[in-house]
Amino acid sequence: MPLTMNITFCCPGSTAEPWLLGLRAALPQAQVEVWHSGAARADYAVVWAPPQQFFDEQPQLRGVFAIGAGVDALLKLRLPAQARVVRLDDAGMSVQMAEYVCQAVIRHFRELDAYAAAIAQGQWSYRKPRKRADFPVGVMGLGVLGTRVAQALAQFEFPVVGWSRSARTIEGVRCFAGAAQFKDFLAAAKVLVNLLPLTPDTQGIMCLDTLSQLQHGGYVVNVARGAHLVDEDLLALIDSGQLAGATVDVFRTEPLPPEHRFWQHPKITMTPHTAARTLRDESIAQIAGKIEAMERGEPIAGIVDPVRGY
Ligand code: NDP
Ligand code: OXD
Repeated sequence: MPLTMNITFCCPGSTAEPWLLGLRAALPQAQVEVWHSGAARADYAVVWAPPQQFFDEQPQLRGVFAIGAGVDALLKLRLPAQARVVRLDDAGMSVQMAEYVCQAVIRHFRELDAYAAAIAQGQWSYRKPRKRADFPVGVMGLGVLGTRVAQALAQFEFPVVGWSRSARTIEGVRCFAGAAQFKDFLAAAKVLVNLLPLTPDTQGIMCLDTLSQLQHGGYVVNVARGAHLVDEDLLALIDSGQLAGATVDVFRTEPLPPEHRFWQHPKITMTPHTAARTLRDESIAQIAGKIEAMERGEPIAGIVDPVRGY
């Protein structure tokens, strides 16, 4: 590795020091510094939500490593033409996403909120067990996270269907692909889990038309991006009884504005964009390994296709 290799860190809102220490320990020959306007030009960047000015001042970058899986916000910026954009490739996220989605689906299926409410009222009462076969789960997006989620749900013996752009084969999951099979996928699902990337093709994909095609009494779990969901359409379908409710981790505006109806809605469970957190040590190890591989001229996983948008 050349002694001159520079890495610039630009993650406004994150505490930089532990990242710098970790990256320096993993790549002892590299200079790793926090970016500031006028900073020295670097070979690689580690970023989350950088300003456009960052790229305008660093046009020579060879690799831009996002410390997240979704790169929708990054791809809205003007990026150096030759730079490879690389997303986190699991790095400890898929197990978190699987546990989050399984708990949301199981909490709904087992009516655990209704039990909690009864217990809070001092009532010791039982509800009729529901049939797993009546709760087929559809996972939109069968990439790094969606595949792990679909497999975990199948382990709990839910019928699982999945949908992706290109055809996939996953044991225990009935897979559908492409726009032509989207209607069949929706009709086969009662619970809809969203793990798509946000692209022009997927923006607003969960709307009145598509959510109405789920089996009656359906349930929505949105863990990908807020802009996939048309909030008012979800609320209308829940309020009309067509959908039973939703678990929502991601929002069009984060933090969710206090006046938003989701806050008070009894059938919506919310968390503050925490389904799968970036784990610093795992991420540093992955990014350092990929920088070393790039330096050796080897291929790496997780390169984003800017035309495809993910
Ligand atoms: P991947 O890029 O690995 O997978 C994306 C999947 O979506 C692929 O299966 C892809 O199809 C499919 N897809 C993309 N476009 C379309 C389309 N137009 N029609 C049908 N299928 C499509 O992403 P990850 O699994 O790593 O992450 C998914 C998203 O999860 C991220 O983009 C991010 O927004 C979100 N996320 C949320 C977190 C949270 O805490 N809430 C944390 C981390 C990520 P194909 O297989 O054919 O390429
Ligand atoms: C991500 C996220 O994309 O945290 O990694 O949402």
